[in-house]
Amino acid sequence: MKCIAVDIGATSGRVMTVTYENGIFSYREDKRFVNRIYDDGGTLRWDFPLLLDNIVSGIHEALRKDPAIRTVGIDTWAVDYGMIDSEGKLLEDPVCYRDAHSFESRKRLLEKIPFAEIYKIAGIQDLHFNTIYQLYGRKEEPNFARAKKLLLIPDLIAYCLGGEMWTEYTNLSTTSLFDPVHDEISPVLCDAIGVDRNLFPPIIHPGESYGTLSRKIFPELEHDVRILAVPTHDTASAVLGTDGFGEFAYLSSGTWSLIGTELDHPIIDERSLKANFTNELGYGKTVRFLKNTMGMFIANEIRKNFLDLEDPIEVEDIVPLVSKEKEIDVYIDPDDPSLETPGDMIHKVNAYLARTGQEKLESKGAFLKVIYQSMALNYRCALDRLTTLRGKNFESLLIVGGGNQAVVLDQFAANATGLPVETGPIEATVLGNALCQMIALGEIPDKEEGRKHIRDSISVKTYLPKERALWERKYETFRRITGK
Ligand code: LRH
Repeated sequence: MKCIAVDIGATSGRVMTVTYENGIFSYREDKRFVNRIYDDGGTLRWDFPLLLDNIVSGIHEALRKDPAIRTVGIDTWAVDYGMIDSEGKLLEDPVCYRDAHSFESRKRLLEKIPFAEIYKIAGIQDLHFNTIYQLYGRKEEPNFARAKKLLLIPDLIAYCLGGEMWTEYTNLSTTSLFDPVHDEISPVLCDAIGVDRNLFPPIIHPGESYGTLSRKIFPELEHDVRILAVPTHDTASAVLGTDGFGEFAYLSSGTWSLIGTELDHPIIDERSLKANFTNELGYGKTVRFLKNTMGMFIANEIRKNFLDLEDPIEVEDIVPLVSKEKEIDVYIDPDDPSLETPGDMIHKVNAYLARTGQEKLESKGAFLKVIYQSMALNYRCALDRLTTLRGKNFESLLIVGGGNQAVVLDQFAANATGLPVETGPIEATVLGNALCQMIALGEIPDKEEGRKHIRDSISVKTYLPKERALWERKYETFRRITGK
């Protein structure tokens, strides 16, 4: 059986055809493209027409090769949304979560309602770009007054492809407007920001249908192709596609690094609030209890910066560059807000180091080493907190997603955490997306069996911890410098 998985991350998007046959998953890439952000007079926006164009041509391509396909599932990054007017048109390109305006609107909202009140209801980590803060900042804008519906990005794509408006459950939870205990969009939180909760269309769950691909866009179709709701939050699909060894924690590694564990019920209490852990909702009403930390973004930006200076870092240079670098006791906090925006990363990292009284960096190897070791130690911090909060030790850390190809970081993660690190599927998100479709199509009975098949379909690599004493000392210094 085959299906189409559309998976869009903050940096790039892809349309894949996934085949499930004899207990094995395989995939073919039909299209891969850059997801463009642009500056619209001081506001960062997604180039939505370009994104949609790429998705449509990717689906055409997939259907051309496999006309018998009957379903497509869409997942993207979380929190962002588009506004639809009374004529069903998208009012403007969606604002990107990296837009800095939400720092200000977060501050204003938290003066009105303390974060603890929001967390008590939604259980979502405090990140300036959460939809609740974005909406609070934008609701006075003229276009907002014209909006008849708000659609989260995957819901918006599904609407553009099929014409029906729904709000998918897993992604809805990332808005910080959803109350997982009462299983509803919170009237209290919507009142607090002054936004009508009916602006969100009715809720749809993974496995249900958004309708079918429009024949206007896909005139070549000879039969209906259903747009299936999958866990449309990419992290939710990635975690659905993830199966580790023993009591494992997962790390979904892409632009962001999401580190956590799957639970049956949310943990929303004083301790999880203090540790700023999130309770996002997953497939089958599971909970992704995790910490959102900065991922490959900083290293990618450093590479872009060196490329601009005509001194590129090729992928195959990374291991030799880092290995030949001397031991270096310098750290950044990957979650520092000054490192969150695109552009000029060499300067931003050095400014952080100057601010924290550390030596500046010059060589490409030194930048990469400092970034990777700081990320690994940041994982350790999140894992330590997670272990305390759930009251049980982990036996391994499973890294899934494209970021697990950074082998230096995989080894550093083992060294920093003291746990064996396994690398799972690079395309965990695509496979999770497809697994949901296969269950809905009756090809696989449940997620447990599907996860086993995914694990059987890939080769897993293991990294054992090394240089433990050195990394314990590093951890102490990292915590002192970052205050974590
Ligand atoms: C990862 C992700 C993450 C969100 C961020 C905005 O792609 O969906 O889970 O916090 O993007």
